[in-house]
Amino acid sequence: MAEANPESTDQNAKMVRGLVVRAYSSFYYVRPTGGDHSSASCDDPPLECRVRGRLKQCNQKEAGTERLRPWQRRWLREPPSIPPVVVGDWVQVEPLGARTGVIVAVEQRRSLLLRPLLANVETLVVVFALVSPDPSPLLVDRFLVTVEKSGIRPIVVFNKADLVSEDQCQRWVQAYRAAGYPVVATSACTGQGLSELAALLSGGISAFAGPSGVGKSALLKRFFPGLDLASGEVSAKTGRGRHTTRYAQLLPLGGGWVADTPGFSTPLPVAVEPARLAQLFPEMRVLLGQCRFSGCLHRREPGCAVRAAVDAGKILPARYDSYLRILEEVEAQALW
Ligand SMILES: Nc1nc2c(ncn2[C@@H]2O[C@H](COP(=O)(O)OP(=O)(O)O)[C@@H](O)[C@H]2O)c(=O)[nH]1
Ligand SMILES: [Mg+2]
Ligand SMILES: [Zn+2]
Repeated sequence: MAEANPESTDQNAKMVRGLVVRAYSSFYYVRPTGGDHSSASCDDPPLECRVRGRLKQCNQKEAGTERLRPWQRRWLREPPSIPPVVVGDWVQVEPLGARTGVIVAVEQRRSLLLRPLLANVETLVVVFALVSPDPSPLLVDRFLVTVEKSGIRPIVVFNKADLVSEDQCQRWVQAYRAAGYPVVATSACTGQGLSELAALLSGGISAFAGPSGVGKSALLKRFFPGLDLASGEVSAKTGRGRHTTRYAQLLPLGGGWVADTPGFSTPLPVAVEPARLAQLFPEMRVLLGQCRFSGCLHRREPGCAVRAAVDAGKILPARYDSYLRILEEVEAQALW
């Protein structure tokens, strides 16, 4: 039934769409969007909002019913449901005054990171150091596969470029570009690569992830010099960071938004059917459908297009080795 009474039309006209940039106890801070509805403006202070008890979900089943799989709960030691509003959500606010309002509806999430709890992350910056700690191809690939699985665009950053030769740096950069990823070599010390990275982040919501000690905090501090960084890093072993802030805060960068706490420092297990794992490797994804057998796992099956590309030098042996290792884990864990 259409609710055509004039009051509800008035209400709709007053409604403000915005982005939740911070959560604190039961308050949510919402940046109203500009007229184009694509970006949230940060010229004005955010609206301090509470959440209406019965929340409307725009195009979403029901509030608070998004459930984690049992292994995710075990792994993250999280309660089984996700709050109806989290940082990164696009919401409808009914303003109550110039500075406050009530969140009355939440738009459907396009992605959800669990630690830090963050909705609608479009880009995850997967940071590794070129040295100290040395990067491990398998660890890099594990991170990238996890990110691909969650439907988030990965950007690979090789940091501490000031500590290695240009040759050594380019070997890593070229390898991952060849695999199909956007790659930037950076130095949080000299500032190398930072404007290139900022340009790649413009637009949506981004967050940083990567092992401890690679320079995630240092990079964030270069972008936001005044930042007092909470160590929101999460170890998958304990499911807890040292000073875990469950909620991240979004900071404006170049027309987009960056989470102020680094995310997971150990990749989560990969929950994917073995036969779908190759879809999470961009350079293999483009060959799928070309193998002789539809259930090809790209090991030793005859007529395998992936294997042929490895033999022809078109797929890097290290990437293929990672694929085989992760395939074994995926088969053993059976989390899909
Ligand atoms: N030489 C050099 N040292 C860096 C760079 N980035 C970070 N570091 C150092 O590496 C250590 C770990 O950095 P941190 O930002 O805490 O890493 P995180 O654990 O990933 O947040 C610190 O001692 C930083 O000063 C860089 O680009 N070059
Ligand atoms: Mg850190
Ligand atoms: Zn194959």
